[in-house]
Amino acid sequence: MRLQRKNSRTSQRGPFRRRRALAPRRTNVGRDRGLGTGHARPARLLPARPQPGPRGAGSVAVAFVASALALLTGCDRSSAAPDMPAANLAGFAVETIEGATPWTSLQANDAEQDFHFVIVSDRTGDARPGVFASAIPKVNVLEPAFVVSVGDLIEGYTQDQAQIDREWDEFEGFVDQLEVPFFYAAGNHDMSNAVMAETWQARFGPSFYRFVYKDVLFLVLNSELFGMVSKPDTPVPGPWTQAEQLAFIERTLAEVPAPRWTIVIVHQPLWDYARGVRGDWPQVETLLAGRDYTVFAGHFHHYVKIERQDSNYITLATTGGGSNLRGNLYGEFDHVALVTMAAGGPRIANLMLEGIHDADLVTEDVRDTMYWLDDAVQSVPMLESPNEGAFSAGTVAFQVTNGGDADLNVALHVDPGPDLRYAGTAETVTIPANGERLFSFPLSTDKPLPYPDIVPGRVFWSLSTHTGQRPVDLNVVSALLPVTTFAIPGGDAPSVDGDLSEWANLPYRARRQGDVVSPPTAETDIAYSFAVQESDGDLYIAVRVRDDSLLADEGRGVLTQDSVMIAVDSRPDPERSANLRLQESSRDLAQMAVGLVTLPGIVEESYYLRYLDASRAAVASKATATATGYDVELKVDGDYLDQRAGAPWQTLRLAITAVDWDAGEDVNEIPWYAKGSDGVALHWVPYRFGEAPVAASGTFVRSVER
Ligand SMILES: [Ca+2]
Ligand SMILES: [Ca+2]
Ligand SMILES: [Ca+2]
Repeated sequence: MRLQRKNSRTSQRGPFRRRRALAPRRTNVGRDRGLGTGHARPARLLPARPQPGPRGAGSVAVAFVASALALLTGCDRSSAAPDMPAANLAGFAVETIEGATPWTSLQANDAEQDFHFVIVSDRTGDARPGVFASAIPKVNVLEPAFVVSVGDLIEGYTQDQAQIDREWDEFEGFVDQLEVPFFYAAGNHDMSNAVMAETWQARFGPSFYRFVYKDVLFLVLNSELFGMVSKPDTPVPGPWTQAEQLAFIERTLAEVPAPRWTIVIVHQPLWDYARGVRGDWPQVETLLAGRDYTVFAGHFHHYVKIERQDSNYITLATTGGGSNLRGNLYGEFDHVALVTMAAGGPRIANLMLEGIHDADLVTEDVRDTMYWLDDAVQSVPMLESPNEGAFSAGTVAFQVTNGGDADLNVALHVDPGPDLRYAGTAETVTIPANGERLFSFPLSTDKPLPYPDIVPGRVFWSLSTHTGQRPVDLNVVSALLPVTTFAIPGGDAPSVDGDLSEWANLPYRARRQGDVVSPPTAETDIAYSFAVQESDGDLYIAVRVRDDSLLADEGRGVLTQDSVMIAVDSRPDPERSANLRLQESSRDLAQMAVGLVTLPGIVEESYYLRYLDASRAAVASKATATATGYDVELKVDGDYLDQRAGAPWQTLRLAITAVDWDAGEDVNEIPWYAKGSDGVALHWVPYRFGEAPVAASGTFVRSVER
């Protein structure tokens, strides 16, 4: 049972996964998209908004289920109501079902008294322009009942009335975009002098105030007045005094003695200063004692939750205010707090601005654009010097195709790597709609280098286009590697027993990562050499793996232990030399002979590897442990290769990879391609099934014609 579970988990993504799992070019939701794109995953149905009125997201989903059921039974909710049992008091309308039900409960989390509100935090103090404005549509998406601020809304710190007015006009322009009420709170930037305080009064009235919504008391305070107590010689001038504010707090708490909760909003976290609590804040706490309350503040631009008097005091980070944005543990991020007032008190969801998106996150036109953009750069097969032993000068080329109706801007620069010389410079080119362009890269070496020894360079492409008004950008990397064909010698058929004594030498060596986008590997950890041979039309491959630690386990899948993956493609061109990202990988793999060789000889049969069914019978393999790792022998029947070639096979393309897991405490079940996994994959040359393949790489030609 355990074994099965592991295997199924392992193979869920399949070995030749497309890293960027994009939707198919032609939309066909039900179509089998093969590996890596989740064959069984149904199209996500977006719930229709229930009628009437706003509800929580969870209730939207269940209401959708309910309305779908109503549709199935051919009646809408209102006409169905008379038939519904009494259990529907929770708000659901369902048909009476005998026995088991396909839901856990009909107690919706949708109480009449529950509501959501959003708190936005500091916008100013080294403001980063545009951030707060970008938050407004995101807040609208959250459908709060209203929005509360914790102050520092404008830069302020000026007595120039025109400047103050400009800043408030700008800010009010932002909140005008809000679809719900906005409650102001005063911060030090908003109220730093008498002119600003009087401007506030003229525009917004009181600087401390209260409101009650659904039995929750909101107490909005002006933290700047507290400074009048701690620094009585330099009171903040203006229409209000701290004594008035304290009297207001006392009166409010007396007049609203028992709300179900009290929310206190104050700009400065007066309780959290290094030199102690500021002003007469302790008196406020004394007045609050004994009731359920939560305090929200801003000012520090660093998020922290502190507990005082058995209550939460939450200082928010920023909504555009100055920040190094070093991340969660520093409390430095742009966010809003989505607060749900439920029966048990407030529930706070801190939502990073970058994580809030409306339904237009990816629209159909963006998806279609990304689909062609992802394949816009294609390596062009350049086998100019067949069977030449060493490279000294030649050209590598890429075709860039604009598959859209707008200009495609292409910016590129080249890192030729340690072996290659490239005389060109970075360039920027515009390819018009539906146009294409060949980019050629003349390369040379200081001295002739055997082709298999060349460390590939890289081309970095920045692709920019747009669909409608929306920019769509993608950065991709290509491998820069001259390729040639290699000879497949003939000879006596070796015995496929994992004993490589018949093999005179193994001329091809993979000692460092041959792929330009896969993580580097250490030669002490994993390396291999291999040879190919043909005998009577059958193909033989020998691989000697040097591995510091063997992990061979019948209970693990083929890709979560030491294994060698070999794919042999004998199809005619253009399919053989083409990059597979153009097509559906599994469909192409079904045309290849694929060997997944492990020491335990695992044959992983699963839905996800079903494309191997045809090649399984044609491939024989055996692995044996050695003092320094393990040896692999593999045979592919010539008949199979002939069938795929459509004629007696002459040329084939070989993709070879060693997957290395090392035994020990660190062995885990994270898929080998995942970050943090113990497994690494060492590719001989840029991975044919990866993100930066080189067309026609790994092409071998029979020395002896049949
Ligand atoms: Ca042998
Ligand atoms: Ca190893
Ligand atoms: Ca290993």
